[in-house]
Amino acid sequence: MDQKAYTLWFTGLSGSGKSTLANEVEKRLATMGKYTMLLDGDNVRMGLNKNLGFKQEDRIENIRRIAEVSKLMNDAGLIVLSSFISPYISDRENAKEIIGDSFIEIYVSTPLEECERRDVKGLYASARAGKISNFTGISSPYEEPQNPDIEIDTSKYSVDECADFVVEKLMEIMEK
Ligand code: GGZ
Repeated sequence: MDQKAYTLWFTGLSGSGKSTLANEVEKRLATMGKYTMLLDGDNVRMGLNKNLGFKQEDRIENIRRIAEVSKLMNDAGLIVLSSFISPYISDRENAKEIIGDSFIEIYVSTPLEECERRDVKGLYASARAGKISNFTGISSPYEEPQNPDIEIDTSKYSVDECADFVVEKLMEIMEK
């Protein structure tokens, strides 16, 4: 396998479009002949991290384990797309430390109002009603990246446009 490994770390609010975008970017990388692995809440919180909830200490451990797994997969030569809210700057810094130079931070900066308007799973409504505690953006903080490698607001463009933009930026970074 002749490719340099990277971890593309997608961070942003619930409903910001992280996983949709990561999926589209993965498809484009596959078309380019790249070997990839996508990690998100659906495949990690159901298995490896199913003992973790959403208190700060659990989120810290969630991100730490995901960073370690991403690193192992990078070592195997894969491009990893990790899509998690990862709301704390210190946790993302820790992930970067674990993963090293191959870490690329992608901030999906869709505003809270838009995420709440989409409310795909009705979680924001439940959080507003006090039925879910520690909900990011409502009753738990999201610390914005100060200097992400790539930033994209999915409320402004189509999914295809967002994915094309991210891949174009990635190619610039990877070719450096
Ligand atoms: C945030 C929550 C919560 C709380 C359940 N806060 O939109 P989703 O549903 O599919 O994605 C969210 C997912 C967040 O898991 P992460 O592992 O990405 O979070 S973190 O990085 O902060 O550890 C949401 C759902 O889980 N969810 N309860 N209280 N999101």
